[in-house]
Amino acid sequence: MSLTLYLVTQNQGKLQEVREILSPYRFKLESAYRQSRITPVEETGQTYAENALLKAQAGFEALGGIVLGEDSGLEIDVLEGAPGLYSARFAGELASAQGKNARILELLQEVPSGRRSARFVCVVALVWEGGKKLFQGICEGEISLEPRGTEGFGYDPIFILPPFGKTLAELGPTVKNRLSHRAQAFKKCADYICSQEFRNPS
Ligand code: ITT
Repeated sequence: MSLTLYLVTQNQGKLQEVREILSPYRFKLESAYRQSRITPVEETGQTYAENALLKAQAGFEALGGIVLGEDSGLEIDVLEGAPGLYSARFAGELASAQGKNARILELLQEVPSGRRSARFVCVVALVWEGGKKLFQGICEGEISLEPRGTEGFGYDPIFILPPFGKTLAELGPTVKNRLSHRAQAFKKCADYICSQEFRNPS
C-alpha cells in the first residue's frame, strides 16, 4: 500500500509542483487543508525552518500521520536578501503575483544585468510520530529585466535560470521540477522517507 503524506499548504502552485516532484515515488500526497479544518498557520518564525516546522506541526496535531510543511522565499542580493522570509507578504498581503513582480522590477530599475543575482530557498519540515527532520534546497539565478513566460506561479516570471537564459515561467514544469529549490528539498525528504521504515498509521 502506498504511504500517505499530508502537505500543509494553501498555495495551489506549491501543491501542484510537489505532486509532480514526488510522482516517481510511491506516495499518495494529500492537501492537509483539504483533509481537515486546520486554522491557517501564522508564519511567526524567524527562519524558513521555523515556519516550515510551524506548518508541519499544525498539520500533525490535526491529522497525525506523516506531515510535510514547507517555507520558501526569494532572496535578492542587491536588496540584502529581501523579500526572503517575507516573500508571500511582500508589497502588501493583498498584492497579486504580478504586483509583487512589478514592485521588484521597480526596485531593481537601476541595477544592471550582472548585478541582479538572487536565489530561491526552500525548507521542508517532516513531522511524524517518531520525530521531525528538515531538508533544504537552493536554486541560484538572477532577476530578469521584465516578466517573461506564463507557467508556474509567484516570482517565476522574473527568475532566470542562468544555464538556460530563460525564466522559470518560460521553462515550465519539466525543467523547474528537476532543478528548483523545491525539487531539491522534496527529493531529499522523499529519499529519507524511503530509507526509513515509515508506515501509515493503522
Ligand atoms: P503556504 O505557507 O500555505 O505554504 P505561501 O504561498 O504563503 O503558502 P510561503 O509562506 O512559503 O508560501 O511563501 C513563499 C512565497 O515565495 C510564495 O508565496 C511565492 O510568492 C514565493 N515563491 C516560493 N517558491 C516559489 C517558486 O517556486 N516560484 C515562484 N515563487 C515562489
